[in-house]
Amino acid sequence: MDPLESGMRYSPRCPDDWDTSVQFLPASDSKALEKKGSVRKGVFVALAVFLLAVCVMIGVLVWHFRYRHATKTKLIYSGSMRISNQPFLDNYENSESQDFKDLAEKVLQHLSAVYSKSSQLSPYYVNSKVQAFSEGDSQSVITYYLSEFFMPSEQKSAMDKAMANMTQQGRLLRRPNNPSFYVDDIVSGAVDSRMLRSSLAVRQSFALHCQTGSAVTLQSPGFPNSPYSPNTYTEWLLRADPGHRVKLQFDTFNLENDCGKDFIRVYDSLVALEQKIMAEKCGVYPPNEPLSFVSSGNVMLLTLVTNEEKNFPGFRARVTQIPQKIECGGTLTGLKGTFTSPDFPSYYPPLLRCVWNIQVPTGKYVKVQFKKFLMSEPGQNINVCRKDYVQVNTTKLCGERSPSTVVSVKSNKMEVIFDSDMSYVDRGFSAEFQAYEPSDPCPEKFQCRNDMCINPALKCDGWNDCGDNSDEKNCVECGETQIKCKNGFCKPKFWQCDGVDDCGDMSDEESCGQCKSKAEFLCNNTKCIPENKKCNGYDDCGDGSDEKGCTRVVACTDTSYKCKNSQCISKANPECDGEKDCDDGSDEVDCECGVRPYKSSRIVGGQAAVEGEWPWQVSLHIKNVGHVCGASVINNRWLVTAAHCVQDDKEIKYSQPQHWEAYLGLHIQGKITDKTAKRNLKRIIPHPYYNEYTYDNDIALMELDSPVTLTQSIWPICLPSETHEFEVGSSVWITGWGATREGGSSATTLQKAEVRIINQTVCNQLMSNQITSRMLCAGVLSGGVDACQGDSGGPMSAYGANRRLFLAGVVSWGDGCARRDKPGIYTRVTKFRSWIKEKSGV
Ligand SMILES: *[C@@H]1O[C@H](CO)[C@@H](O)[C@H](O)[C@H]1NC(C)=O
Ligand SMILES: *[C@@H]1O[C@H](CO)[C@@H](O)[C@H](O)[C@H]1NC(C)=O
Ligand SMILES: *[C@@H]1O[C@H](CO)[C@@H](O)[C@H](O)[C@H]1NC(C)=O
Ligand SMILES: *[C@@H]1O[C@H](CO)[C@@H](O)[C@H](O)[C@H]1NC(C)=O
Ligand SMILES: [Ca+2]
Ligand SMILES: [Ca+2]
Repeated sequence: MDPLESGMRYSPRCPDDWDTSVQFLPASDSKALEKKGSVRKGVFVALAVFLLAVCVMIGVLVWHFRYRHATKTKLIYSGSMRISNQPFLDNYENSESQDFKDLAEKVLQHLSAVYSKSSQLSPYYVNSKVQAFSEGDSQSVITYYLSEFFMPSEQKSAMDKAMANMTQQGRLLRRPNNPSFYVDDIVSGAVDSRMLRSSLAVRQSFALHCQTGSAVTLQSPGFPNSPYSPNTYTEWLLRADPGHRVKLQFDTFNLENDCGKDFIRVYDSLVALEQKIMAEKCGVYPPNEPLSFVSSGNVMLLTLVTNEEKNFPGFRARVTQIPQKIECGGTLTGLKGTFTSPDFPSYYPPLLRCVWNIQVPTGKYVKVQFKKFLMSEPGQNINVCRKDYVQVNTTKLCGERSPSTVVSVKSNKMEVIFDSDMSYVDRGFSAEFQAYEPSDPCPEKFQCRNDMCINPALKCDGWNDCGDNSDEKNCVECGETQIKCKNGFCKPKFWQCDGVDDCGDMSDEESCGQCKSKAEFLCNNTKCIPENKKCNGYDDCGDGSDEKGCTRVVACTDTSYKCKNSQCISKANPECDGEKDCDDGSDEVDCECGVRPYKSSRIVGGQAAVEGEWPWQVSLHIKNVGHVCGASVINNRWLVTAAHCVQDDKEIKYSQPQHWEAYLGLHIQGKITDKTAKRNLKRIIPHPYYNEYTYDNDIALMELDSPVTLTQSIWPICLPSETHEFEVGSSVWITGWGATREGGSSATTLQKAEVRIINQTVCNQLMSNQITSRMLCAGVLSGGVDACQGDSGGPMSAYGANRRLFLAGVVSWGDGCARRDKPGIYTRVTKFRSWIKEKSGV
């Protein structure tokens, strides 16, 4: 039996496998079925033909494990090669055509002749199968094939070597049985083992050919009505007309977040050829983060592999063809300007080289700053940059680089080269060039060692604004609210004694007292750890002394977690950490909270949030006024906000529910989508002890007039138990549109800022004793601009166990800004846990 043909036994079934919701062409647009140019019309008369080769290559490996003896195993190599002196016939797109079969037969003969010449390969060669043909340059055809070998498993690496040697020595392959049959450009490699899993029960193959001016939609089987099926291998062979490229753009992408299980791969080929892989993706990508690929030639392959468990919604993508010629490179002149890699921030195509010649006025020098730089790929060494790179005169850059990457040259001309190799693509870069005076590279600014220019006020302010710390070195004097580190850095006082080494030499953590605080435990090895880390199940001391003689159920204290059955347990923050700690399991009840659907992204980074990143964020509007405060979703009916948001003033009765409307699932102000829910309020419950002079107890509850449906875009945040500890020095996030009840500028897109929790004692000293135990302080962490992104009433989100987010605080104190020189003040939610429960039942 011919194993490579055995897959065809599925073909009679395959037409039935088509899910009617899987539409490759708009049904109404029958013209799209026809390809322009009459010669080819016959090939594309019907959908069935157009989607040729359904089930091509199916079951290549169904047999793979059928003969799985202890010693022998099957290996599949994929490959492509160029057949020269061979004009492309339209029928080569149709694997049922005689032309296809005739040429395929020649290829197979050639392959077996070639393998028979290698003593390493010939004993194990079983057979091959031609998967497709496509147009090559100057009267040639490219063929894509799969070859099967059956061999002792320990031969695998010798086999890989022999195959690599053979393809490198292309001459070998050019020695044909048939003197008129010439091949070159051979690429071959072993197929990824995850695509050959014996568990892959269903194998489907679709083919489609794009037209200019009309997009074709493809989607994972079942999308959008049902999740994809388990244990499937699906591939799409995508083609464009000669002289064009294939462009694949995902508008929805939602797979299991583990590429070892479910994943897609995009190839710059028509067969799963490792050397021509463009990307492998899994997980979820938000709609505003383009996942879009462009081929180097006129073909592309998309594959989807799913495993036996956890089926996700899948994906939908548009396929179009674009002209081969890509706009990139050129001459840039003037005093400054910007340029990007092709199609940034979509993925650049493989095998592309662009050259920019930058020229600024004579007498000046030129520098370029890369604001975004994403050119990572497996196998890249960022010191040598042999794969994809950018070269600025003699400086080569690759990998991921910080936005402070500046390259300057001492001339008025600069050459920037972008180069991508044949495998793996990334999003590329966006850059700005600027002319400067040789004598004054940074007019009225401070020049960092890396040639960046920053505002001089940012020198010695405790933040690394240059990115290389050069603005914070050799500081003579530190400000009033700063401490002077032993190594010369100035750091904000509020990072003193927070357990994090901010100075870099630990001097901000010295003289904090060797366990002088009674909230610390002295380990047997003289290390000090917070008292609540004792008996938490982890060896925090490092010598196990904090975990000696612990009982899990302990006598109740102020800091121990109380289970529903009134037992207390010693573990810190046991709620919703995925482990049952209470005997009655009450610590893991009501844990449908604090997780978000989208994984955080590299591209957006910065200050703007990714859509769906903060699904508990609410925008509170006053009718006819607009956005006034933020709030957090805690279940499908209740919100938490700040009490100061709901205090009446002369003009508006903020305390009255009928004046408010709440927008849930909102990302951009004014842009209501199907993900947004708008609700009126039924009730507002401010904390009875809210003090409008001191902002003590600045918290309020709001009840919606009708419940919302919880979705990927609207999801509650976890409420921390009364004893939940948010550690000093840990990072938390504040989010909002930057509004204050008093007005002021606000952003249209939801903003985020990372801040760090400040030691309460230190904060109280800095804030002239205005900090009560119901408040929590946090300071801006990252360099750059001040983080004024929190709305009054909005959430401070903190990671707990399992990457779950807890509501650590509510933005309080008027403007809600965390400024560099001043901490931001938040309502400490743990103090109000029982009050929230009492009033809302949540
Ligand atoms: C590679 O191929 C050449 C013949 O072209 C042969 O002489 C050589 O031994 C081969 N090397 C390996 C490692 O197989
Ligand atoms: C940088 O490259 C440009 C173009 O090749 C050249 O004119 C210029 O002199 C180079 N600058 C330096 C400092 O090497
Ligand atoms: C503490 O360390 C000493 C030796 O340094 C050892 O004798 C003693 O048993 C240790 N105590 C505990 C509680 O681990
Ligand atoms: C806060 O800092 C003080 C010293 O300024 C220190 O005694 C105290 O232990 C710190 N608190 C925490 C929770 O780290
Ligand atoms: Ca690459
Ligand atoms: Ca600084």
